[in-house]
Amino acid sequence: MKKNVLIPGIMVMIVGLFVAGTFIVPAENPVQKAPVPVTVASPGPGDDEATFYENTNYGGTSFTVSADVSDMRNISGVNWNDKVSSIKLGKNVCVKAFQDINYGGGAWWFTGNGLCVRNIPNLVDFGWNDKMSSFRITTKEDCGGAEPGENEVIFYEHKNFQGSSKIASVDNDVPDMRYWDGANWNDKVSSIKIGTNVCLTFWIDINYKGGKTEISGNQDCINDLLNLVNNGVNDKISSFKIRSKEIGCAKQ
Ligand SMILES: [Ca+2]
Ligand SMILES: [Ca+2]
Ligand SMILES: [Ca+2]
Ligand SMILES: [Ca+2]
Repeated sequence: MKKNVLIPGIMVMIVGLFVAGTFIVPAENPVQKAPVPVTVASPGPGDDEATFYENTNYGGTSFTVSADVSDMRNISGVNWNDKVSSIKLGKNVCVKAFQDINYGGGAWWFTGNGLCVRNIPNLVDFGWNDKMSSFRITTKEDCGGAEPGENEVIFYEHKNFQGSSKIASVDNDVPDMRYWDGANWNDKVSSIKIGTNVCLTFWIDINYKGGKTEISGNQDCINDLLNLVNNGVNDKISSFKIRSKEIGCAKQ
């Protein structure tokens, strides 16, 4: 019985390979001009690479690279100037994006998280949609920026992990963020990084009242909430609890 099932399967594979093979005949001697090693239509970046996408949410065409590009008008013959709309960052890299060619104009850093691929689905959020004209790829260490430990959460004043920040750990309950270790963080948080092992529960009113949201870290990765506008809670969080995922999210 099994043989009868297997043989047609293998035949399908062979035919499939043959058909696929007809599409990977190399182009005849293209003139290789660009020195930049580029992988076109890659599934995503390795640890020391970044992948750039034409559209938001990783749509359209893409390229993957591990080296600086001083002029995006020609990346292996393709004009990528002012086109990038989303990025995936390998865990070890920092991308320094520049508005003009030759590393000119305004700049912005996008930093890997040290654990896994960091996704930047929408450069509109950063005011960087269709603006990049050159970039440098350096190491995460070079750019700095804190990441939460497995039992930690980092809150940020502004979206995209900008402005002031504050770290909280498992079992760190803050019923009234107007008075959090002497600082007023009420209705200020705009982005959050959540460590792998925690469940963060927050409320939009003090004393764990009002609308409640539970968000857990990912198994192997930091959970990035880049812009709480997208979660409907920007500048609204007023109290929170953090629990280890093994214990489970905090009850009311
Ligand atoms: Ca675009
Ligand atoms: Ca530009
Ligand atoms: Ca804010
Ligand atoms: Ca509030």
